[in-house]
Amino acid sequence: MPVDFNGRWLMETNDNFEDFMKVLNIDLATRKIAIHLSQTKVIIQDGDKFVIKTLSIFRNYEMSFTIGEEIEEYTKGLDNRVVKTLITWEGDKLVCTQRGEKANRGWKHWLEGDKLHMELFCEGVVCHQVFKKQA
Ligand code: YOG
Repeated sequence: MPVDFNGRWLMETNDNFEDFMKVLNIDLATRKIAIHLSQTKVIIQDGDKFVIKTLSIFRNYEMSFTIGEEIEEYTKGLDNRVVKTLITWEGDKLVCTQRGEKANRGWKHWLEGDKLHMELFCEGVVCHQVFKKQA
């Protein structure tokens, strides 16, 4: 049985998000707003097909992918770059690599108890987010 990420997840903590935004060259005005956002993840998982929505009062971001199939991703409303994105399973972790202008970029999702964890990484900077499942 693969891990089940389905659900609506509410942000509890967002460690080092400021440095993560800086390494993506997000401007100061945008960072000032984004740092205070409560982000919600809505994950729809059907076998190896996923839709992940990241929602906030400021901006939303949505992506769809199939495990093992590389896609071109445009990070619209985030850092607005185009990257080659591939998501695979590493054990029970969902691991994404985003090949492009920025080195060593991607994210990981995993579950610990009833919490959804996410690590966002880019050029050695790591942001760690934890979400709790909405009842
Ligand atoms: O999620 O790729 O779950 O796509 C990371 C923001 C803030 C805009 C959020 C809007 C990186 C200004 C998406 C926040 C910083 C800051 C709500 C992470 C860039 C811009 C959208 C992500 C994956 C995995 C699915």
